[in-house]
Amino acid sequence: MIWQCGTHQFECPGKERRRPEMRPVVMGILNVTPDSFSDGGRLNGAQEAVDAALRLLEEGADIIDIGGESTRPGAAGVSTEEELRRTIPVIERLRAARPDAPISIDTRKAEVAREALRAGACIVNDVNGLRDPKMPELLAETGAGCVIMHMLGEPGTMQREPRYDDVVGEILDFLLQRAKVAMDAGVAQDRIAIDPGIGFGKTLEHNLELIRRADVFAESGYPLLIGASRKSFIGMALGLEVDQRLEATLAANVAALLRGASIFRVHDVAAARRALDMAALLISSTE
Ligand code: HH2
Repeated sequence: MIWQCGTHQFECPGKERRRPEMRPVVMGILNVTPDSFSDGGRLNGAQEAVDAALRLLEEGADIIDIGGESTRPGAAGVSTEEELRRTIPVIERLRAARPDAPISIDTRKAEVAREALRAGACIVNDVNGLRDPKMPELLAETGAGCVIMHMLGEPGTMQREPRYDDVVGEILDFLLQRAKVAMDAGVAQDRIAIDPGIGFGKTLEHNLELIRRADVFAESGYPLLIGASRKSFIGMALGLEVDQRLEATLAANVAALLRGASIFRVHDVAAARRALDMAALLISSTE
């Protein structure tokens, strides 16, 4: 299946088997926030952020995901004005420097998404599953690609005893229902990717189960995105600090790839590119 975002197209396996020419899609994270959990406050000013994005592209990122609001557990929200102030100048400059580079905006707010698309983004990465009532309409009107992610509740409270009777089934139902809302508003099916939202209102066991059962999400036919990079479930599973989680992140991504995931949201692009490309070659050559 093709995931189409503006003039960009990514071929993702969906229900089919991965063919050698289907390269895993690497989404490089560019947080322009003072408080993100692993890289907050690292970038000062739009130019520094653009330089960092250019490095990620050089390292093999297929998409640059720009976020102006931290959604780590317990994070407070930021105003629309502040999110716009952080992200729009970076998108404009990056678009000018690299007119060909796919840019996604990581936001829950339709107003931020609208300005970001105007400034040159072509994908909306919505960790809130298009719950802003204006989001589906905006996506339909602009033809942007979107990532629909599952989050239980709000970042402020989501890690307070999250509970599911059937974590995989409930999250898949939610994602399919939100994809239907998008399509009812006029969004084309080939613009939609889904994401179970690793770490967003989930215990360690829930996160492990979501990656173990990634095939269930991939079989829905929508390209599946996994965002495991440096997350705290790795810390809990192996007793590692944030700066020690690279190898386990690679392992989680490769495990998800083997079960049909196609898009990988990562901080460490060069390493992810190598690990995923090698694993993809091995899958297609053994099937
Ligand atoms: N995770 C984060 C942010 N956005 N988007 C998608 N689609 N999937 C994810 O798993 C995901 C996401 C959180 O990670 P990060 O951006 O590194 O941290 P913070 O939210 O603190 O900025």
